[in-house]
Amino acid sequence: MATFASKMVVSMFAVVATLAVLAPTMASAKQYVVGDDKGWTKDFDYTTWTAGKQFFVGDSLVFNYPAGKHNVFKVNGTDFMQCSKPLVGAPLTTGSDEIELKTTGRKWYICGVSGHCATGQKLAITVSDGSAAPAPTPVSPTTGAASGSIVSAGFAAAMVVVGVLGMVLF
Ligand SMILES: [Cu+2]
Repeated sequence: MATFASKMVVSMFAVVATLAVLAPTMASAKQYVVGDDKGWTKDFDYTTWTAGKQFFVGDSLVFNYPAGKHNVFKVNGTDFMQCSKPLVGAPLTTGSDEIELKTTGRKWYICGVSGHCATGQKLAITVSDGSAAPAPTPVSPTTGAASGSIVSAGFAAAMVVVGVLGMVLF
């Protein structure tokens, strides 16, 4: 009985502590369908589409369009402004192109089909570090202090479990 009880306590502690430590790091990567239902198309205001959205490393963009009708070039800021295709590099052309955002910073995409970019088929986003995700900011924002308090919370929760189990089993 005692052995069973202590095994229960140990496994409960492990579960609670693991959840307490992992939960804050499980920021979910989002998949953004560019243009939502409209997809990747001419005559669309992608500046408005990006308004209010925050892109983080690990998120991804999906460009949906009828294959052959459009394409996706990743370009630099100058090419974006001028709607010019890059001199090197091939566009994405599958009609359902997923791009994972792997680095921080400004990213620019245009359609390379003649005239399309000028009608608005161009997307500029800013990708932020995942750790800059909007979350309750601790008073002292050092990682050590934050994880310390998380571990303490996990430990406190585990002690409650131990206490309850103790009352039930003994
Ligand atoms: Cu196009």
